[in-house]
Amino acid sequence: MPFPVSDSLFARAKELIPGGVNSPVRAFRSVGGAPFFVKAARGATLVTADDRELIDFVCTWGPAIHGHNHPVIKAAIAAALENGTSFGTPNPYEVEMAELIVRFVPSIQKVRMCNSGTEATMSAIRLARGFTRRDKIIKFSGCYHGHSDSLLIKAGSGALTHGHPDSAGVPASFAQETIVLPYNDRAALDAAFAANPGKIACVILEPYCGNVGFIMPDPGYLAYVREVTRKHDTVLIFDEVMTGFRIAKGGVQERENIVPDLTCLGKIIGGGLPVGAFGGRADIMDMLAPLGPVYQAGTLSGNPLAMAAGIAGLRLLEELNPYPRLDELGRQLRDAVLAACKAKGIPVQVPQCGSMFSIFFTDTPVRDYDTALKSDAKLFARFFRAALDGGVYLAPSAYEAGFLSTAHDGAAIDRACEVLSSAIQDL
Ligand code: KE4
Repeated sequence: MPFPVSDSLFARAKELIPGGVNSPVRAFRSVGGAPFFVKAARGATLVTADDRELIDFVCTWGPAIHGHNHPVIKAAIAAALENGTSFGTPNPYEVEMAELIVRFVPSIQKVRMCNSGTEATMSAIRLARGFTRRDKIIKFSGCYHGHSDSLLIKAGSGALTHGHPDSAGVPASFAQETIVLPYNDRAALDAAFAANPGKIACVILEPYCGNVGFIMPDPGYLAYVREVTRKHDTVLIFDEVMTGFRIAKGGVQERENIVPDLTCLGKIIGGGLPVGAFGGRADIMDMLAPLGPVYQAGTLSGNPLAMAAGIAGLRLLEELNPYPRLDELGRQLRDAVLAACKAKGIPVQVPQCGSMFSIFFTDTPVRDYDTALKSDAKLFARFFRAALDGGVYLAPSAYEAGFLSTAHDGAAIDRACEVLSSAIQDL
């Protein structure tokens, strides 16, 4: 279905913005067609520039766990705005945010705010290298930790979607310090440490992967990674930019009862405004300037508007405890897709945990990058377009996670299940 107003906006955008987008994954290049432009959002709904209403399962890539434009978050931003937008000095909101994060995520003894998930992971890696005086890092194929040089190697999300998991522009001298391993592979982890004794500063991973589609760890895998990193005095970094406060109030580490050394956060703690954070053991965090020799900074870090929005969102999570209901909604969507694919005879995997899910058209259980790539991305593209024509917006890539919010309850989830089931019937 065409989006005429969006199409003319996109034509203008492409003249001035590379690919017409300010982030590649928005470009629809792997699913075909042109992206629609959104002029408003509320609850579970996006309103396009063409006045179409879409049920949104991207939730601005994770932040909108309470749905879009939630009145409590909106009011918090408006109240903060009365006093200005940015001071460049410490402000009371930063203290309250730090106290909430430390309370929600007990492994975090100290935390530093920044402005994106990329900054959070980039800074956490620099900190781990400064703390251990080691240079090598381990990441996992398909995990995406933002676009800093050390991490754009076999990366997921848009890098994978657009066929550049190893970005151009990253010097070989940087890349050689990054060891990339298959996720869920204990032997590969053992071999990497055996081959690099005393050289590995940190292991960074998405404890539940959300950037190669949604992939959960094998039972015991995260505990094994924790055991091996502790044995080698290697810093374990959980990148919970996506899963933090979404999978549970305390993130995956609460659900799996694992204590990482550092945690990276973002998305939900900004309530939709630019944000990132990293925190963890005080002995590591105290290596940061102005206390220690590891430098990290940011003009807008701890911005009062972003903090006010994030504080309101975190308080809502504590007040509402939406997690059981979000899991019920996720199961409802999963079961609808499984039933429709079974009736149609289409092999599908629908991994889901709480409000995160993805849809892989394959008969092979997806447990890592390689098995994710075996899924039928072309069929996903046809499914994506059929869902969109029906008024449901899924992530425009076979290698992204989908997100639900508390606003998806009731009519939105029922309608979405109907549309997805019908889209599958038409494949
Ligand atoms: P940002 O720099 O985009 O705020 O965060 C980077 C990041 C770090 N870690 C994880 C686990 C992430 O999922 C992300 C960003 N997620 C993607 C969605 N797959 C952002 C969407 C985009 O790039 O436009």
